[in-house]
Amino acid sequence: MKRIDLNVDGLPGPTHHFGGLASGNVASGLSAMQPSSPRRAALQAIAKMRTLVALGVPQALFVPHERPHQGLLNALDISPFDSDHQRRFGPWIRCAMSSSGMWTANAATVSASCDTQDGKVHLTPANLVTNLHRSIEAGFNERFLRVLFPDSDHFIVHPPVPDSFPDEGAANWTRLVGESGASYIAVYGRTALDSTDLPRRFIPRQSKEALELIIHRHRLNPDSVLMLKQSETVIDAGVFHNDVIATGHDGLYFMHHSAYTVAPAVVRKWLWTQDQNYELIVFDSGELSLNDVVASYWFNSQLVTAGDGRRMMLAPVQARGVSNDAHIAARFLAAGISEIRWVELDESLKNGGGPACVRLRVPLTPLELGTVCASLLMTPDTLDMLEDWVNSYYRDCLIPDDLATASVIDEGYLALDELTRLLNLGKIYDFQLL
Ligand code: SUG
Repeated sequence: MKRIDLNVDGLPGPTHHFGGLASGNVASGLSAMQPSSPRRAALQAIAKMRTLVALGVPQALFVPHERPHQGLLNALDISPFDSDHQRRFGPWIRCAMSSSGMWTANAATVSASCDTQDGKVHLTPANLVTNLHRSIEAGFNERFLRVLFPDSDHFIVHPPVPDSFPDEGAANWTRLVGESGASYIAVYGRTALDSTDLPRRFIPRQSKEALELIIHRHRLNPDSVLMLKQSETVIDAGVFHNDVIATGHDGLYFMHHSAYTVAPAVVRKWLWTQDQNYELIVFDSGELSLNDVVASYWFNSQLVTAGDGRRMMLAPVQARGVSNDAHIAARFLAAGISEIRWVELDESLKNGGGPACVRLRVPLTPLELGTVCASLLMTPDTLDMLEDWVNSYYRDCLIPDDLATASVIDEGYLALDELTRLLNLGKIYDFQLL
């Protein structure tokens, strides 16, 4: 049976800021310590969800994580209010306050029930161990996925894979759908048990072993998964996740020719052994340079099928300013995309998160969709309510030095407490259980 993609979007939290925390992510480095607007970030995320709801795409919400992450502060033995700690451990405090849970493409890896041997939807929260500020997301992600998908007859939420196997979730997986079933392209940057072949500048985030373990525990057919290694050059150019340099939808796979250690012809050949109708669309450096791949985030556009069956692409407005934009847009359109809609997400993009980063795709049957936590499914009314809530509780401007103040932290607790009330979620945050 054909699946419908549920898009689960993350919402930037009240402490959204530019901490300069993500090594290997060019935008995060460039924006470091600039003022941010948590309110604008959240309103932009809501506007994108509104566009999708209007297109008839099922849309769910992933609520913000609570910050600070008390467990991290305890482990580091620091207090955000201690001026000596602020001076010595500013980056650690920013990690504990990060709103990086908004990038839900990294929250988990998902396998559809028609692809798994036991017929259940499998989800593995990513351990995100490569970056301190992201490693603290896994615990709440696992808890919240159980809130969102409470029906254990249909969903299995696994624990994250062991920390020795770094894992960054769905951002490195693409599910393609053919005549006789689905195929996956899964991408890694390194082998955890082998430290040769490393890029020079940046640490690759995804390990091959994490992919192998997920294939095993999700009961996927290993023959339906192509594992590809990212080329060292692209990691060093700032391609920290595969969804910055490739994307796919239905039977279409779009990639930059430099993405992997193997040539596009190898990918094409494998795709055709899976299904003759799969199409590979390759962009070469002449039309789109590697620097422009990273500057434009073209490949991080969100591809969806609208309620009327049309294939839509939600592209970041920034891509329009990068050279050759009309040609690149035309190539996507010629390959079977019906329309490009431009979305403004600059608050997220300044931290390296485009339209596809802020959503987790979960392919479901109508029956499975019917078991999803109803109050987290977005309607125009819920989105209005969220907008009012953001306007009442979120600051319009935040500088990283403000993070360590009691008022910012208290405002965050008040906001999240109210959110759980508005959405009838009960007590899901640690601060509510104290
Ligand atoms: O992990 N940025 C995130 C962006 C994640 C984008 N996700 C996908 N490509 N799917 C990251 O690098 C920056 C936070 C800061 O610097 O404050 C950050 O974590």
